Amino acid sequence: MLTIALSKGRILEQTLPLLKKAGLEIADDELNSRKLILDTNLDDVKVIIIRATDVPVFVQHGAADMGIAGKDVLLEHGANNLFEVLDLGIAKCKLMVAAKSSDHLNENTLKVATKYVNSAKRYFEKQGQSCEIIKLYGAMELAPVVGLSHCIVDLVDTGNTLKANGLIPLDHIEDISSRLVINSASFKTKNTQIKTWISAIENNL
Ligand code: PRT
Ligand code: MG
Repeated sequence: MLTIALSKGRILEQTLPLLKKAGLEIADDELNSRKLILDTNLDDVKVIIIRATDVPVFVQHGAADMGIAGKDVLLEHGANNLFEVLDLGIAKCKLMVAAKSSDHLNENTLKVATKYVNSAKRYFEKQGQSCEIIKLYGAMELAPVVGLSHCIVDLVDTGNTLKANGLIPLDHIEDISSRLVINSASFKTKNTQIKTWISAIENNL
């Protein structure tokens, strides 16, 4: 049995067609059910659909053999016990620093609102910029507007969300897309099966 962990939300929409091309299908009534473990068209493959940030956790602990998660989530989580084997090129965006203007980055200690605490810390450390990270779980764009922070670190796609809140993208931290990850123990014990799936997905990208 092979268990695949998928991120619900925007990544899922782009993942399902990709898996279908590789030969794995989940029926609509399974997807629309309240079940957490979904059957597929194949007897030896099950799928779990969980929050994006939980995917590396399930894969790391071997509760799922494979998973699909955003690079943003993987960078934040760290890569213990899992291999990132494929860039799927879906759910693309950029991790960026944004503020009301570049003047707002001229601070001795920069106040940064973000849910990407580790990535933000790493980035500003590399820049030699001292910073204070304010952890938020959503609506990052609000922080500079109400004076909670000087800037934010968040994902940017079209830039419309920043624009709507009077913010501009300033520094580019990382290009983000979704990645296929494999539990390191599963990669050994289920090597043939997993390699077949990696090739099937890769050949249909
Ligand atoms: O809902 P839940 O808390 O479970 O998780 P979530 O809201 O993080 O999940 P979801 O479904 O939004 O998917 C998140 C994943 O999609 C991320 O981990 C990324 O890998 C990927 N992704 C790709 C994005 C975006 N593009 C994106 N634009 N995730 C979020 N955004 C948000 C961004 O945070 C900002 O608020 O969209 C807004 C910016 O979009 P633009 O187009 O206005 O620039
Ligand atoms: Mg969401």
